[in-house]
Amino acid sequence: WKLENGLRQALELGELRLVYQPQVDVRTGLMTGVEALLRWHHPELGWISPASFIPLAEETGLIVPIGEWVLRTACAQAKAWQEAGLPPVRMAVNLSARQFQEGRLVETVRRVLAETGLEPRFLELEITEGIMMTNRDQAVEMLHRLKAIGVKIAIDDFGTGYSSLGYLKRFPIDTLKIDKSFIRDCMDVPEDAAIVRAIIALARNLNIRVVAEGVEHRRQLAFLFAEGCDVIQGYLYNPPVSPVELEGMLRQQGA
Ligand code: G
Ligand code: G
Ligand code: MN
Ligand code: NA
Repeated sequence: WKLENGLRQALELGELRLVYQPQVDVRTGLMTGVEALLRWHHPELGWISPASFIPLAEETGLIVPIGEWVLRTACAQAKAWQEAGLPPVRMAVNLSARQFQEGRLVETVRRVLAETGLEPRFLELEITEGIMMTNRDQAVEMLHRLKAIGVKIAIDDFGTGYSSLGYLKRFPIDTLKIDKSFIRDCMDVPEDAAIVRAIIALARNLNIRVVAEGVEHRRQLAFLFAEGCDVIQGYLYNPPVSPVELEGMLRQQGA
């Protein structure tokens, strides 16, 4: 009701923002990518997490225009940083189920890249296993069409969906993101450690990049490094930050 009307206006009123969380190469310590994360500043309720409004946006279909805004804003930002002479980083953008199923996604991605001038290889689209499992044949075709544009594909929250591993063979995937629930307890729960180890080994053997999410402690980092994880994302390095803060970090890295 109220939230729905608010969300409808949020775009026009400029209440949506993106924050950016660094993805850091474990070996070099350099930021190689960032994930764009959506925030809504509601005039009365203050900051609202996407976890609470994305489901509403999905139900109402508002996710389609909102998702397009996210994509355009993130791509324009990545391009602006490059034009400012900062070290180029890959920009990861989350897609929701509805956007993925909606027929115009490929056209939208193509158009946004053309309009912003960002090279396709700098854009990574994050989708969940659930999205791919609902309609596999359509998903395979969709991913191949996206790959043909030249963008990267990441599987988000990997390990939490009900998928068979067979799809890793059929789908053109560049990156697996290990779900943060496995990272959280990987130093205390042997089963979680085993799962993390197995996912890293699987990704490496399939030549897929692997990103560990939700890394908060040095000990987790040491474990992930020893197991051969390429990239980490988490509060240990950085929470999501504003565009200005992220720019400062890139500037430091380029210096
Ligand atoms: O950003 P956290 O910090 O709160 O994100 C909460 C949830 O919202 C996560 O599952 C994340 O994937 C999702 N999310 C964040 N930004 C976006 C977005 O731009 N689009 C979609 N579809 N989901 C997003
Ligand atoms: O679902 P997805 O992976 O897209 O969303 C990433 C979510 O993880 C966001 O809500 C982001 O704010 C959160 N996040 C990022 N780093 C950490 C971390 O180190 N610990 C925890 N608990 N959450 C994190
Ligand atoms: Mn994500
Ligand atoms: Na995730």
